[in-house]
Amino acid sequence: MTIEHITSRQILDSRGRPTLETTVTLDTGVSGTAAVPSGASTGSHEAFELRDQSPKHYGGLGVHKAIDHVTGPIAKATKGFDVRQQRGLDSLLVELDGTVNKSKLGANALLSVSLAVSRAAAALQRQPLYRWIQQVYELPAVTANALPRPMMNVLNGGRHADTELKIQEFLIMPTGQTAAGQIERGALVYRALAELLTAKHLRTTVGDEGGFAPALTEPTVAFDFVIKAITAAGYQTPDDIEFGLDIAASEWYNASTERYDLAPNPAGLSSEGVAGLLEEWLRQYPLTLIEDPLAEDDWVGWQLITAKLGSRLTLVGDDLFTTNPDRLERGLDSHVANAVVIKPNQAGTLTEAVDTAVKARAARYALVVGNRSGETNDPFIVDLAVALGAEYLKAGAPARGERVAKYNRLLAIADELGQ
Ligand code: 2PG
Ligand code: MG
Repeated sequence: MTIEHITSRQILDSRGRPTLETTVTLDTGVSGTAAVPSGASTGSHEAFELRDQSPKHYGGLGVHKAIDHVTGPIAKATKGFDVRQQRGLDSLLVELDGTVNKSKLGANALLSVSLAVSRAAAALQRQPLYRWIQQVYELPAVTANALPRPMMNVLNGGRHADTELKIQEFLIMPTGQTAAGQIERGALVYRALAELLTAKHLRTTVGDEGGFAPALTEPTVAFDFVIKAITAAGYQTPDDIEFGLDIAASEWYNASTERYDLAPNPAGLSSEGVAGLLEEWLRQYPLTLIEDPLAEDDWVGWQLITAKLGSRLTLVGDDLFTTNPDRLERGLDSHVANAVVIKPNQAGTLTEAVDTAVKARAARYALVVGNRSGETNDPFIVDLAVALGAEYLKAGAPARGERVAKYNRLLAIADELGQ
C-alpha cells in the first residue's frame, strides 16, 4: 500500500506542447498514472507551471526540470507513504515545495504525483476513481441522478482561435435525464452548427477546444449561429439546451486604463459598461451562464455585476478564483459570483482542488469542473466532477480525442451507475 517508486515522462498535449505523465508504483506492484493539462488563458493567480526555458527544446516549453523534481526530491520524500492517505500526501507535497505558488518544484510536477497517487489508491482498493475520491474526502454519496451536465464549447474565439472574435467560448449545456441523452443533444447541435457555417461559406476548422473557429468578429453574429444550430437540431433554449459564454475577460482588460477592449468603440468599456453590454445581450439572447465576465482582480466590478445579474445568471469565476481557497473565501465574503470553476492544475494538488470545491458547495455556489485548452486523453476531471457532485463538466467540444475522452468517460460512469 506504500509508494515504491515513481517514474515520469514528457508527453505532448493537444496543442503539441510538452507536459508530464507520471506513474506511481506501489510495493504491491499496483500502479496509477496521470497526465497534467495546460491552459492558454491562464489566470495570474494560478499555481506555477514549471517549464525548462531552454530554447534548444520545444522553444523552452519542455518539462524535464519538473520531471527531475518528480523522480528526485518528490520520489525520495514520498517513498514508503501509504497512498490511502491522500490528504497527508498532498500536505507533504505542498511542504516539500514550500512556496506560495508552487514555483520551486512546479505545480505540474506536484499535481502529476497527487493525481497518480489517487489512481494507484483507487486501483489498490479495486474501486472506480470517482468512488475512491468521494470516500477519501468523505463527500456525499455518488448517485446516478446527480451526474454533472456537459458544458460543451462549440465555438472558439479569444486565445483559443486565430480569429477576431474576442469571446473565448460559446457554450451549450444540454438538459435531459441521462448523460447519454445530454451528450447526444450536444453532439447534434455541434453537427448542425457545422452545416450552418458551411452554408454561409464559413470555415469549420476548429480551435483549441474542438469548437468551430469561423472568421467572425461580432459576438452577436456568433450567438445567432449557436441559437440557430440549437433550433436546427430540433431543440429549444433553455429547456432542452442552455446557452452560455466564457468571456475570459482578463485577456481584454487594460489595468492602467481600467477598461475592457470588448466593444467596437476604441475607448473600451468600464466594468459598468461591460455589465450594461451583458444586460443588452440578456434582453436579446437566452443566456443562462457567463464565466469570467470581468478580469481576475476587478473585485469591485465583479461585486457590481453580481449584484446586477447574479439572480438571473450563473456567474462563474475561473481566472478570478483559480481554484484557490483564499481567493474563493474573498469572493464569498464580498458576494462575488455564484459559481466556481475547479481545475486541479490551477491548485497543484487534488486535495486543494477538492477543498476549494467543498467550500464553494457549502456556500451554495455551483460547481463547474473544467478542462484546459491544452489537454491530454486523461479523463481524471470527469471522476472528480462526479465525486464532487458538480453541476457541470466543462470539457470542450463533443469532438477531438482529448475532449471526447472526457464525455466518453462520463458515459461509462453513467452506465456503471445504472443510468
Ligand atoms: C478556461 C480554460 C478552459 P484555458 O478559460 O476556462 O476552457 O481555458 O485552459 O486556456 O485557461
Ligand atoms: Mg475560463
